[in-house]
Amino acid sequence: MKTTPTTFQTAFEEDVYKGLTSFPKYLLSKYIYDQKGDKLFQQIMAMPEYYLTNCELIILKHHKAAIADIINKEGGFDLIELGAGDGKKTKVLLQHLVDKKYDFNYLPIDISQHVLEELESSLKDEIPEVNVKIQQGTYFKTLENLADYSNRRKVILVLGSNIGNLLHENAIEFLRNIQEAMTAEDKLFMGFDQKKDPQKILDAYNDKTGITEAFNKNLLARINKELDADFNLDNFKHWEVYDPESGTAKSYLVSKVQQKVAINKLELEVNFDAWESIHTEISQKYDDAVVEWLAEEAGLEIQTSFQDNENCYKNYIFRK
Ligand code: AVI
Repeated sequence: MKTTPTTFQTAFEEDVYKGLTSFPKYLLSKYIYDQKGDKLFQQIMAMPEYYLTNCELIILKHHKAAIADIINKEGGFDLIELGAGDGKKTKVLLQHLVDKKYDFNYLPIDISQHVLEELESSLKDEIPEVNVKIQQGTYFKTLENLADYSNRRKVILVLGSNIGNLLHENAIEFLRNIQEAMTAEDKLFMGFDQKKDPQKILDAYNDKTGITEAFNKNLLARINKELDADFNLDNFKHWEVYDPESGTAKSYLVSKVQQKVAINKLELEVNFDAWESIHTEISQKYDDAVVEWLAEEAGLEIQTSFQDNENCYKNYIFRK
C-alpha cells in the first residue's frame, strides 16, 4: 500500500482513501447518489417493502389541512425543501396550498441539478400555479446562504427521514444549523421513521429483488468509474442489521473472498480478508424521546406531530 497522497483532487477521493484505509473499513453513504444512485433510490421508494414513502404520503394526505393551517400566516411564506428529490410527497401539500390560495413560494434544494430540473418541469405540468425557484447545493452550504434567497417567513421541509442517515451527533449539528437559520416565526417540518417490528425494517433494507443491494454496491461501481478501480461487485454481499435497542439499521458490504482491489487514481491497493466488512450507511429509527432530545440539543422545540394509524412514521413541526 502506498503512503497517504498529500493532495487529493476531490473530497470524494479523500473520503474513499480514508474509509478504505481505516479499520474497520467504511464508505460514506452520501456518495451513493450519482445519476445511477438517484435512479436506484427512486426505485427503492417505489418498492412495497420500503414502507417509509407510503407512510409519509398517507400522513400528508390525511393531515394536509392541519399542517397548512400551522405553517400559513399573513404575509405569506417561503417553503424551502432540503433534499427535494422527485417531490412526489411534497406535491400533496403544494396542491392543497394552491387550492387554498395561500401566498407562498416553493424553493426546493437538492444536490442534483438533474433531479431539480425534472421536479421543476413536472410541477409546470401538474401544478402550474406554484411559484418555484430551484436551488442546487448541499444542505450545509445552502443553509449558510439562506438569507440570500429567502427574505420571507420560512417553512423548512425535510421529508423522507433523511436525517436518519446521520449519526445522532451529526443530526444535532444539522438541526442546529437549521435552527440558526430560523427566526422565531419560522417552522421546521421534518419526517422521522419510527422504531417498529425489526423484521419490517430489515425487509425494507434487504428486498428480495436486489434493488437495495445494487444501491449499496453503487458505491463500489462509482469508485470503479471515477477512481479507476477494479472492484468485482459479485465478490461482495449486501448485509443489513437492525439493533432494536438503539434503533439503528446498518448496511454493510461484506467481502466474500480474500481479495485485493486496485484503486489506481489513489495509487492504492486495498486488501480484504474473507468476510471483512465495509460499513456503508446507517438508517436511524426514532421514538418521541429521542426526537425530543435531538431537538433540545439543537435549540428547537416540538410544536406538534402527525402520524399514520400504525405509528410507523412521524412528521414533527419544530419552532425555535
Ligand atoms: C435517503 N434515506 C433516508 C434512505 C434510508 O431509508 O436510509 C436511503 C436508503 N438506503 C437504503 N434504502 C434507502
